This record gives sequence, structure tokens and C-alpha cells, in this order.
Amino acid sequence: MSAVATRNFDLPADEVMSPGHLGCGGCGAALAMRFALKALGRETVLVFPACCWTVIDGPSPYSATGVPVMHTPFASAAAAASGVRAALDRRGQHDVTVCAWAGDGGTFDIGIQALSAAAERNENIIYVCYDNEAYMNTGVQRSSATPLGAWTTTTPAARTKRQGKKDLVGVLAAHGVPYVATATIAYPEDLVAKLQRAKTLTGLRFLHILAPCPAGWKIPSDQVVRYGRLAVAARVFPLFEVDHDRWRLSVDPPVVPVADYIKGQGRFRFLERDDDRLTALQSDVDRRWRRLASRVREAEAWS
Ligand SMILES: Cc1ncc(C[n+]2csc(CCOP(=O)(O)OP(=O)(O)O)c2C)c(N)n1
Ligand code: SF4
Repeated sequence: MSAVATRNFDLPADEVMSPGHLGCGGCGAALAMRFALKALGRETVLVFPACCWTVIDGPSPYSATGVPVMHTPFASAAAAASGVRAALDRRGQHDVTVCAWAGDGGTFDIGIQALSAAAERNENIIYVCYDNEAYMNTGVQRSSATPLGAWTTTTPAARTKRQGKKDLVGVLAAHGVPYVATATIAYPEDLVAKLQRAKTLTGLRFLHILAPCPAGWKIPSDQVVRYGRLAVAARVFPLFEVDHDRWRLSVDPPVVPVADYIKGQGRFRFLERDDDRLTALQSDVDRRWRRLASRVREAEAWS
């Protein structure tokens, strides 16, 4: 396949996803799909639980993805994808990739039982969680992926989120699946490379993609890439992979304070005026970074 279709980036040229989707302007989740399908290719079946992508894809018979899509109940993306895999294998269609594609609510919270079960069975599927850090489709409610200190409609001004983000990549890595990784739309080459790597493997592969959401984060729609980059630089969302138990950082730009990342995001505006909670958020980020760095060092020592 030829490369360099997207200006300034070395990406597969094929645009599997078509324009005219129903996402909000600047939707990070739509960008995530566009890049992911460049890696996954046209021989892919997508499985969507309830989430923004149920809407973004468009009403039947229209579909923005350009590949077959199966819609499932909220809790069952990983189970339904496992069933699609079994059916394709039965028909001898082993080369078709099956990808469950779910939001953070459908992954971190309501879909985790089915995901854990599929991981324990090491089902031969790719599971992508595009993480916009709340239940956006139903109007911005808190999920267990929502960061400490963020405003949502269920963590309003006086009581913004008091818990940190669940370490779901750690949870998946602890299942011993062949491949788990983080990515963001702000580093498309890294995202595509990780899905290309995942595609070469067999078993359950999990990708956690940070997908900034203009509507829920209360940011201008032309700022999603900038905030994705800041999330990585502030180490709020480090980019790494765990390939057969080997932890490796893939992108590690010069570090900036978390205050730089939250500035201008409407969902964090209460935090900007609250030094104590901002310090708590920075400490939470630092603690997670230390744990990740020690896992990476340990893997380096063993290699
Ligand atoms: C069992 C069940 N509970 C609630 C809903 C309503 N619902 C549809 S989409 C959605 C939010 C999904 O959030 P997330 O998975 O984070 O994806 P996003 O909307 O952010 O893309 C909810 C609560 C549902 N469809 N099924
Ligand atoms: S609410 Fe957010 S994730 Fe959903 S379509 Fe709009 S921008 Fe995309």
C-alpha cells in the first residue's frame, strides 16, 4: 500500500472511512477511527456498543466507516466481538480482523466484565477503547476514566471528580494478553504503528486511545490535537506499549506541568482556581508516571 496521504505524516494512503460522518466538529473519536482504519484495513468488522460512535457512523443504510458494523448492547462489545470472530473462523474467514470499538463508559465501567472474560480466554480480537473521559453521548456524565478534578454533569462545580482515572491498561496487562498500548489522535503515526503491530499478533490486543472531545471537554474544536499533545507532554496520558509483558515508552516529549494541560479546558476551570486540588492532580500524575517508568526500567533491565 502507498504511503504519505495525510500531509506531514507518513500514514497509509487508503481512506477507509468516508467524510460526512455525524460527529461534532473536531471530534477526536472520529479522527481516532479514521487513523485506526488506515491500520486495520478494509477487511475488518467493527463491533460498537452504545456510545457516540453509534451515532457518528450514521443511520442505516448509511455508514461512515466503510466496513461492516455490528451494534451491540452497552455491556457486551467484547462478548459480541468474540462471537463474530468465532463465526468468521467457522466460515474460514480467518484473515478478517474483528475490532470491538467502545467508549470509556462501555469499557472502563459497563463493559469491563465482558472485556475481562474475553481477555482471560485470550480471544483473537482487537479491542479499542476511544477515551473521551466521560459518557459523552448521553450528555457528559462521569465515568471511571474521568480524571481527578474534572467537571461533568454528575460531578458538578462544587464537587468535581474526587477519584483518579482507573488504570485500565494496567488491568488488561495483568490479564497477560499479548499486547496492550496507549495512543492518541495527536500522534497519528504512533497510533497507526501500534495497530499495525497489534494486527500482526494473535489473541486479545487492547488499544487505549485518548480522543479529546470538544463538547465534553469544553474546548474549541480546532484544539483537539493541541490538547492531545499536551496530555502526553504533561504525562497525564503517557504513550507506551506492553508487548508480551515488555513495557516500553513510545513517545516521550519534554515534560510540561499539568497546569499547562488543564488551562483553557472548560471542564477544569474550577481546578485552575484551586491550588490544593491542582497539586493533588499533579501528584496523582507524578505517582502514575513513577510506576510506569519503573515498569519500563524493569523491562529494559531484563532485555
Ligand atoms: C444498559 C444501558 N445503559 C445506558 C444506556 C444509555 N447510553 C447510551 S450511550 C451512553 C454513553 C456511552 O458513553 P461512553 O461509552 O463513554 O461513550 P461516548 O458516548 O463517550 O462515546 C449511555 C449511558 C444504554 N444504551 N444502555
Ligand atoms: S460528544 Fe464528543 S465524542 Fe461525541 S461526537 Fe461530539 S465531539 Fe465526538
